[in-house]
Amino acid sequence: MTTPMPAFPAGFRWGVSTSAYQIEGAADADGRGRSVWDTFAHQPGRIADGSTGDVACDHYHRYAEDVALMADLGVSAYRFSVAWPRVQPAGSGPAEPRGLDFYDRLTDALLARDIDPVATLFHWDLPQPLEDAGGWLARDTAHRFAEYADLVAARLGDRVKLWITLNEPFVHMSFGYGIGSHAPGRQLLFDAVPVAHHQLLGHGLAVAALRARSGSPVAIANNYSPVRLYGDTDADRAAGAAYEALHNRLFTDPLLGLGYPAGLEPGPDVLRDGDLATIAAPLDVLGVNYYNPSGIRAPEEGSPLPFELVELDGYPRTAFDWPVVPDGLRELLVGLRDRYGDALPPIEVTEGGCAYDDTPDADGRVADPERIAYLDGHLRAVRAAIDEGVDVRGYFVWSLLDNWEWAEGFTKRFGLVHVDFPTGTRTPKSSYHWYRDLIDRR
Ligand code: PNW
Repeated sequence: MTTPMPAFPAGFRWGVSTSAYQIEGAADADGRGRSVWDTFAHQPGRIADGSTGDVACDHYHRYAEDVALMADLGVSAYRFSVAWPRVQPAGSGPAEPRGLDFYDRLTDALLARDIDPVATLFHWDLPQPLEDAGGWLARDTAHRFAEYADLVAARLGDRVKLWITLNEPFVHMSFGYGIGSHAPGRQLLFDAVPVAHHQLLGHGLAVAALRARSGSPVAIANNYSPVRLYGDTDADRAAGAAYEALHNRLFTDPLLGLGYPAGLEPGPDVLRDGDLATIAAPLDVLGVNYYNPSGIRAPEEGSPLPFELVELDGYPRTAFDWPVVPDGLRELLVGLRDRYGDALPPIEVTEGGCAYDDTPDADGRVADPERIAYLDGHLRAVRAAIDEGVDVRGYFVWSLLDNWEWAEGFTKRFGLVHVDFPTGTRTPKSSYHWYRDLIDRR
């Protein structure tokens, strides 16, 4: 932070991100249906503090205040997600107009303040009736997703500036269906791999639906975690390669035309003729979510997984205990370019951020110098990747607001703006003022 932040290319997008279930609340408003996260959060023992997203930040009712906070911050884009159960309460059939009305109001409020609306269609809140019919293990869910995408694009396609089909399909597959720490709470380990294929197929079908309704660019937001190898035996290297294939390539290789990584191909009953072409529909932007690298070594004998995750040592840690490794972002961006070359579309970093135990002081101010250091370091890493020739067009801080952090409930605060739960009072943190100054000087 001693040297000034280097310049970014003209038109670089400065954004903030959120997702529907984490901020909206209003679980029963305007005909909204239930999602897998409503079900999961209401089961005892699933969420660290026993909380749910029923109210969350009450953004559904306070969106105008939140848009005003963004306008004051000076961001050029806001990445939000559309709650599928608001648009199709049963997961199929005609749209619930009151659900779409909300995103219509939000979109117009953003445009009125010169903020680009960036809409994610699926940030993990699958309508419960679709889960009851097999969820993402069922091929049919991919077709339902494309129909839902069509309904959203029919309403917002003239105003959304960038579409993101899926958020982090890897985390949804592995946490939701592999180990069960997220909704829908299934523990299938590698039998969850059809979830990857059906999400990717849904993505590809949705790309076609969006293009038919909207001239705006289309992206997907994947999360990536560069591998840091612990140990240098052949077994350690094999473990690193297995983790790399699963976390970093399973979704990106088929999207960019390389097909599935060896050993992770869906079975012949799942992968049908034509699917790979649907999945590899050209993307305008690759969304990259980055939080930290992964330490990997060979697993103990008898482990159900082909790798073991090791805590990275020697780095500062966030309240989530995640290591802070800004150079991992540069390494990741350069690595994507080196692996995919001309097949790689321009990148936007669609999420990056950190949780700390931010509490207001006696004067009501919230000082979060660690978050400022985190963002400063990661933006410099983006700049370094651009210097190495990677085409990066934007950075979205996760998150605008402290919010409901999935299985962690309200115990992890990622916001530039502090939220007092449950009063909902918003207080910009010192990182908010830092980000505003940074954007203002561009
Ligand atoms: C992302 N991991 O999730 C999500 O897109 C956000 O909704 C979430 O609030 C944010 O990151 C912070 O957690 C992730 O363990 C969850 O590697 C877990 C991991 C990465 C991202």
